[in-house]
Amino acid sequence: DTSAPDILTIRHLQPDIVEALDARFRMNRLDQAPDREAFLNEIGPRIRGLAVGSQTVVDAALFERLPNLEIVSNFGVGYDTIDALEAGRRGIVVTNTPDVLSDEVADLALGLLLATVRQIPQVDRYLRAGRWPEKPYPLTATLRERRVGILGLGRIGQAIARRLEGFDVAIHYHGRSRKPGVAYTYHTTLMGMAKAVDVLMVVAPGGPGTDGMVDAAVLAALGPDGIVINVARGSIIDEAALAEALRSGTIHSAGLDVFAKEPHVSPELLALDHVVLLPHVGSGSVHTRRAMGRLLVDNLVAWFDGKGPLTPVPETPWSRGA
Ligand code: 8YV
Repeated sequence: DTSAPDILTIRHLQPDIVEALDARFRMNRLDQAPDREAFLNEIGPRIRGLAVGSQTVVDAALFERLPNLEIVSNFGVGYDTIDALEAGRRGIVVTNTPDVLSDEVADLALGLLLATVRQIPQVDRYLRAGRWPEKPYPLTATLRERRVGILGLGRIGQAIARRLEGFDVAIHYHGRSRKPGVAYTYHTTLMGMAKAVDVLMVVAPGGPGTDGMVDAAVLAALGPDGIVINVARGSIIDEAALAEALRSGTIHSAGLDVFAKEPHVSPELLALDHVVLLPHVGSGSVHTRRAMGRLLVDNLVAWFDGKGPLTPVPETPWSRGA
């Protein structure tokens, strides 16, 4: 179909997305081009939409190659690898996939918290190693009487907080602003919160605003019972400082679904048996990844139907009346 808008994909996207896009658009797949430079030179000027996974860098250099680009549709709620401000300056809309993954990621965050506190993966390994008949597994830490500090009380943070209410723990939060109508204890600084809690749940967006903000001082403030859970972006935590805090007993343990250099995990973290490590699976159920894929596609369809984007990011706002 020569009248269908041209869409570019850069890396592998899940098959249901590619199929849905194929039915509606003219697809250009950089991941299948033998010579990427020649391919981009040839099709770049035709491209009006870009569909990307959340780990793909989309910056001014790429925008230069795509002079007629109108919209970037991102697979994921986080879009820290997309220069959305630059997109906004060029009049390009960026969309993400909020809401459809909040409950899934919150479920995983609670699972990871419980797994870390009660050492569920380690206990499983203990049983499989045939050690149960020898002696019972050593007693673990507890979630009882804990104070949980949520860094970033956005959509996912609030879904986590709702779940935590059922676990009968104190709930604190820190973010740029106090949320109206929220009864949890607000802290104006991360340091202030770290001193007041013994679990730090990281759910903030990645990018320059949060880069390395969980540093050695914050970890020290959590104290020796401290537990760090990260389901957001590895960049938010100074990973070397975290590994050292875990090694030295400055904090008790950590559960991590995200890392600084994915898919590579630092040997310092891998060497620690009391840390639970997951390969970025927060939104990774069939149900939720399908919903994310649908929203990625629906944003492009709505845009090219002239209805405006469904879920634009705040850096590239879009008012329906415009
Ligand atoms: C990824 C995520 O999108 O939504 C996000 O920000 O990090 C994940 O849901 C997923 O790993 C697919 O790339």
